[in-house]
Amino acid sequence: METVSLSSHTHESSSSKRKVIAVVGGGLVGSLNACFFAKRGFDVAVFESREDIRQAKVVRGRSINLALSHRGRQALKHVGMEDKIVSKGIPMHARMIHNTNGKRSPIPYGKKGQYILSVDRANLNKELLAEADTFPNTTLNFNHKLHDWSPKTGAMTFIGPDGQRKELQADLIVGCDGAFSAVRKQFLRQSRFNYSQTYIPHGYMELTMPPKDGDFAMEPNYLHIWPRNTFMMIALPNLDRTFTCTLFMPFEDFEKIRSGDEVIRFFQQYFPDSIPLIGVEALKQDFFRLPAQAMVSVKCSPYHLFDKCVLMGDAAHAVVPFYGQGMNAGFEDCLVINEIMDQLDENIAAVLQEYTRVRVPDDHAIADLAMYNYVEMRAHVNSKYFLFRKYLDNILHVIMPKTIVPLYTMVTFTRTRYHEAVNRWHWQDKVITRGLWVCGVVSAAGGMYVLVRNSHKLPSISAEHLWTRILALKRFLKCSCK
Ligand code: FAD
Ligand code: EGU
Repeated sequence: METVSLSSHTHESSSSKRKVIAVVGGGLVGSLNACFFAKRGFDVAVFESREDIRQAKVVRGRSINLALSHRGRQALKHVGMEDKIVSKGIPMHARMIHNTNGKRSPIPYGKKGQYILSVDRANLNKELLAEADTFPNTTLNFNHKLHDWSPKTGAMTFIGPDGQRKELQADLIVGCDGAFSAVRKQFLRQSRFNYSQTYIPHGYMELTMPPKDGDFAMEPNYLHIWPRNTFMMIALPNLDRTFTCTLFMPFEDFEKIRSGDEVIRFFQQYFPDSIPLIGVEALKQDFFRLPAQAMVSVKCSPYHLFDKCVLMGDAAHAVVPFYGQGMNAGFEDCLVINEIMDQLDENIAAVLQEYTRVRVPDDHAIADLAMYNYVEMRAHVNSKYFLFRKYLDNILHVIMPKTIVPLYTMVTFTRTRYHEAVNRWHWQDKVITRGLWVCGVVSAAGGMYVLVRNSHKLPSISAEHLWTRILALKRFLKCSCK
């Protein structure tokens, strides 16, 4: 088989030849990356295994909408796409917490300008592909599935539209082919490559909540959350006035629900207010349309192989969705490598090395945070606890705005490096714990002082009597906490 070079400048002298970058995967990160590299003047070729979703009639695949926040927006801004995407996003200024009685409580994300956006995945992908398509130095190749590539020569083998094999060559391969990356397979065969993947026991299922009387069935500008420890549902608004509800639940519990009636019984117990909004019949059917989907967390390092290849987005770091950061982190990857390209004058070998050095600690930090939040939510987060924690965070922030910044604020509304956000969070935790200790000690000492000063006025009380009083107090506290 002959290896075809992707460059149209093959026969020119190598010094004037523009470098060719092959972007494998035309998903969210691949299509954005194509814009970044094209803007720098590289020759870019995108290879996507699926058909062109701009022409596709039905778009299948993962999660219908996503929460876009600051990091993702900054990356879009750099390629001039921020306004276009934001104008088709729905702002979510607060979470809306639903308890089992159907009571709803809003908790703002922050100040007025601090909101996240619900964006349509398919539309975002289409817009980014269309933008990449406007560059004359970019080609988009759909129905091209990467089969394998050679770290020695950099040659890639694709399965083309008619099932035929094609061998192609590029100066740099950028693996943006998602959590089950084919590009990454060659990394796994290298010495000193670290890799771990973890499937969590939960699956997810998407359900559509239709409009009610032509309008949104719930308040549109919120991220709706039904926190129920091991079960959780989240709903994000869509432009067509529907909501996409995502139910998170252990696979073993999904398996226990086998009939439409069992679905309704389950929803009656945990999410009763959502039943009339989704609709009894729709719920009974939608639940069995697709099986629950798995969620995987992938960590690896390094992200580059010689000067031949680099992994970005989910291919480098699939994270569980419990921080709403997977895409945002992947978009920030593009921004970071672009910043390093500036710093190191597009010296590819040096850029890849620096990219791994800078980015691995941050991507690992967000992977850990998302997993931590999954464990935390599952362990003891019901609607009351969720409200309490977010209020506490926000109140401390208002009292000491410079000292205490909630973790989600640093993650969602700033470009503070993820690993620094984690360090700062640990530090703040120490400050808060110290603060509580000091308050405790001061009030105990104060109480003791008052007690001693006034002891002569107090009626004497037997130890036994005191003990019954304490027990009564304990019972009272228990009751009033329920
Ligand atoms: P993908 O989107 O997976 O794209 C990979 C592309 O590569 C695909 O188009 C695929 O067809 C193609 N491909 C695969 N193999 C090959 C091959 N061999 N050859 C050629 N092409 C190939 N993130 C957020 O920021 N906010 C959220 O609110 C959010 N919510 C989420 C909710 C759920 C339930 C899930 C599962 C994820 C969520 N995410 C969220 C994460 C987000 O979906 C991912 O991080 C993001 O899609 C990663 O983009 P990517 O381009 O790296 O990978
Ligand atoms: C999960 C699935 C609320 C979209 C984490 C918050 C998510 C999203 C939260 C999905 C939660 C959880 C945060 C944002 C966001 C919260 C966040 C989670 C969007 C800590 C489409 N999470 N998500 N945290 O604070 O920072 O509101 O599927 F329930 S957006 Cl799990 Cl900010």
